[in-house]
Amino acid sequence: MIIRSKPKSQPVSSEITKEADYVSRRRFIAGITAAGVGAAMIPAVRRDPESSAPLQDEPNSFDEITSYNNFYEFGLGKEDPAANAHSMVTSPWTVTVDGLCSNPGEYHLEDFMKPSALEDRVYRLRCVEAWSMVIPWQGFPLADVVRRAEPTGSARYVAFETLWDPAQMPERRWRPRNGWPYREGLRLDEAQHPLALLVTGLYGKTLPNQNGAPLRLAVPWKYGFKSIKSIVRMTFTEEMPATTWSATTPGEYGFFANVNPQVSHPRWSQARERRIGELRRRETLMFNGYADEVASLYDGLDLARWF
Ligand SMILES: Nc1nc2c(c(=O)[nH]1)N[C@H]1C(S)=C(S)[C@@H](COP(=O)(O)O)O[C@H]1N2
Ligand SMILES: [Mo]
Repeated sequence: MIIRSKPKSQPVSSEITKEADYVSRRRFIAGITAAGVGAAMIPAVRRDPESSAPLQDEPNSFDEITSYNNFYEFGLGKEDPAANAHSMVTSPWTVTVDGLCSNPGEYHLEDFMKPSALEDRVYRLRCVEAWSMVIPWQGFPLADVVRRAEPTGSARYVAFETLWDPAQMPERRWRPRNGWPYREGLRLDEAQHPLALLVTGLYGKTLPNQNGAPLRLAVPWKYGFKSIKSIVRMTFTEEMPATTWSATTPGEYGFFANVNPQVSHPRWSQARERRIGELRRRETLMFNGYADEVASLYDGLDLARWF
């Protein structure tokens, strides 16, 4: 695991300055319109008076978010997705909705999104590898899509699949134990939670391919591998769906994958994490800091057993 060990130098280009403007403007607007989803907003940045290092949750730079990625279809290195994902054709894009629902169908991305309004959400992303970022996403609630699909009474989970097209995806050394495509899933109540976001952009720009264009999940209280990229299929199921990482290494990765500083990965502690661009380690927060919003989803669930 490669982690940048030096803090980034001060932004100089007008591009980055524009992004900073964008974030503060959107944060202000979010403060007015998204009051119902408190955790979507991140408190104003406080800086250490000595070192001027951010104390809270300064968003990572556009460059950090788009050059340090996990997207194994395009290679296993953190820089491989940025180098290789441009080969993926993201338009036109079709999303299939099927399984236990009254409104199955194949949708052009534009129709799949309608009539949801795009929202700006600044979320922390905590990878199971113990690094994290803060990302200003743009997207719409997964709950909107679930509602329109009208899951039937027996539906208890939603399964997701990433595009799998070997001609466009160069990774040849690794494959999930249950085969490509990359698969993920959520319990239906998790998918209906207002924090679960279908993402189409970041920093107000169209989502870059390496970040999962044109449509990916952001489930901020779970480890990053739950936030599946480049989604082409959503299937409502009664049984817990098989997912890429829990099928590949079941002793290490569970279906729930809620961020939990008290439950170690078998090969490393999850108590602390490194924010990309920082030297110091931060304490990992229960449910990645979204406990007030999501803890009640797991009342009565043994989180050590259902990791
Ligand atoms: N299809 C697909 N989705 C994926 C992955 C992947 O390899 N393939 N990696 C996951 C992991 S481990 C993380 S941490 C996040 C990283 O998202 P980012 O690169 O946008 O920061 O994407 C997740 N979604
Ligand atoms: Mo990850």
